[in-house]
Amino acid sequence: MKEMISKLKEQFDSKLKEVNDLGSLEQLRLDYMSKKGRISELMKELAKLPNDQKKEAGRLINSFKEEVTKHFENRRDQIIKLEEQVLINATESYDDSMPTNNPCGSYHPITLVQRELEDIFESMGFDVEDYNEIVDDYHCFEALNIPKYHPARDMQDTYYLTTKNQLLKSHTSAAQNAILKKYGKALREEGRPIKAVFPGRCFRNEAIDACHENTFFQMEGIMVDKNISVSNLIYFMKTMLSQVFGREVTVRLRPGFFPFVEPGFELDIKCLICNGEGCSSCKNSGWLELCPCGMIHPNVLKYGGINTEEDPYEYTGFAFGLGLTRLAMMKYAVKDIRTFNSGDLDSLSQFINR
Ligand code: FA5
Repeated sequence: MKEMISKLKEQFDSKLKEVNDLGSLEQLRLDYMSKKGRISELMKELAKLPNDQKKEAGRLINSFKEEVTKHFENRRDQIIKLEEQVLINATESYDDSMPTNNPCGSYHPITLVQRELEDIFESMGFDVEDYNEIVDDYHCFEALNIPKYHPARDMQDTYYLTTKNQLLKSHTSAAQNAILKKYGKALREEGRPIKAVFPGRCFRNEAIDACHENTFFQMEGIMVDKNISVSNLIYFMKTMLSQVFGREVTVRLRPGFFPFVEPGFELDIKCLICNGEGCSSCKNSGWLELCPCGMIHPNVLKYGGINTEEDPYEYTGFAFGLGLTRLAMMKYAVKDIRTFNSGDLDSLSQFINR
């Protein structure tokens, strides 16, 4: 038994050295620690030994098992640290103390993220739409199933113009009604699904801090056709986020309330820094909240001229509202949202060559 264990230990040590990612490490762990693994095989051999040798052999197997477990944990920590380092090196970060040497201006980081997302959605067959910053009460709220005096309005207090009924849009959802009307005819007459994204500047009467601005960007997206379901929503969100971050991302949906979707969700991604283990970036939860979304409410489809009173579920669709400014913060590791509107060229001109 002693010989068997020392041979196995030698093999284990050399295999562990070759492992460089969490997937292969898990495979190795299963080879040794699972029910059908090497250590279970040792236990079967133990049963065959004469009684007077069992105690000593059992002790040896247990201490081998403890040693293997410890080595796995250490290697796991090492690999996570290495992966974090790779991610940090790959993250396009900026240095706010760097003096500018750019005489001819540069794209704003939000413009860069917006264009990247537009390219991704265009490659998936979405149209990119532009929409007004000044809208009326109907488009910002009522067409979205938020009647006058509805408490959901409190979450989106904005700036009202003295001109009757006009305001600065508090979310890109304000364009939904116009987009549904624009593409509805082609959907109903030619069967062409509505697939559109519409990025835009939004305004809210907010208490400003490191992650809340009174002026920020969102990107809205909708897809409407027959038989559109939550699975379509998850597929598009997962594909888009994997492309933005350049790696496969895991997403989860939690219930979320917005009067214009039913059911409504908050979409989280598994933290890319710690791979879901929990770290300071994800407040130790392993998940990051990124994008509210849901299935478009039948009333919104009706107000947009898509469905009739008689058949409110003929067409279905999903909608999402991505926080573009927050996404740019994560992508470029910008810690304070106020940097984006600061007009500070030392910070903002660093993105010229990206
Ligand atoms: C909305 O604005 C909904 N219109 C989103 C939506 C669309 C839901 C379609 C369902 C279907 P919310 O208020 O949570 O939801 O804002 C969406 C995102 O905008 C937030 O996750 C956040 O990333 C960003 N955001 C909101 N307020 C601010 C702010 N003050 N500063 C910066 N980003 C903000």
